[in-house]
Amino acid sequence: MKPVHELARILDRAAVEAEPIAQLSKEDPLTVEQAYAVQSACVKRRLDRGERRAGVKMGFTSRAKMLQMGVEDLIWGRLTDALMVEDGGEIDFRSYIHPRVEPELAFLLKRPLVGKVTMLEAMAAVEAVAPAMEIIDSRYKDFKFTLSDVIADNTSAAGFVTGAWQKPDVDLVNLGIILEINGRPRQVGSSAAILGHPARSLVAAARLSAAAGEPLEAGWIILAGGATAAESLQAGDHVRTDVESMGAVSFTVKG
Ligand code: OOG
Ligand code: MG
Repeated sequence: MKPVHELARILDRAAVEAEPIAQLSKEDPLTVEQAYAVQSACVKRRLDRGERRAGVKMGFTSRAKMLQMGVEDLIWGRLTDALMVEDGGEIDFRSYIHPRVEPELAFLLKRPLVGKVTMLEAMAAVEAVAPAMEIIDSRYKDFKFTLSDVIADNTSAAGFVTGAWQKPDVDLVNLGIILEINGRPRQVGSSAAILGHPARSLVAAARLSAAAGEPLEAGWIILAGGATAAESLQAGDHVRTDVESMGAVSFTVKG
């Protein structure tokens, strides 16, 4: 196996240059543990360039996402401030390889959340919740990967946008979610698709981050995971997600 820092450099460069690479697993089958080490090193390169840690994203928390990508395990990735897109803002198609979008919910923490916690404890640490979208962009050709490949690639993280933050007293268990592109509904789902309740995703984030020695911090944003399958983005697209009782969040793809 190539050294971890070398694999991290290859993935980081693919992201910066928006040039796809072959799956690492073709030459270097990694264990899940090694893949998280590559992810950590890859994100460290971003932090060394001045980006700041902004939180955690959960992946494959819904059946729809697992089925679409053929991967069955819960995964997590690291968010930095450079990945944030303003609500109503623009992204540049040319900065990505083959971007996709998926509707999500976001949590903003008011205090640290560490290790094994209940759903109630998790929600008690939440300052606010918001409708959100994640932009994913696998650095691998054809958006194809193994579990370890996608973990090493920071779980395809490429951007996220959050709508208006609201008090966490909204009942999150079964909120209708619609993802529209250019005014047409493309995905329809429910927050219940996220592990039966999105707070379960936050519970998992607390456990997995603590186990990695990076417990969830106050001020961090946690993305609960796509509630539906992801949709491909094209230059010119106007993308909007509406979450029942929470409102909408949108962005435009230029380029
Ligand atoms: C991996 C990322 C999965 C989610 O919300 O399930 C993810 C991918 O689908 O490329 O972000
Ligand atoms: Mg996601």
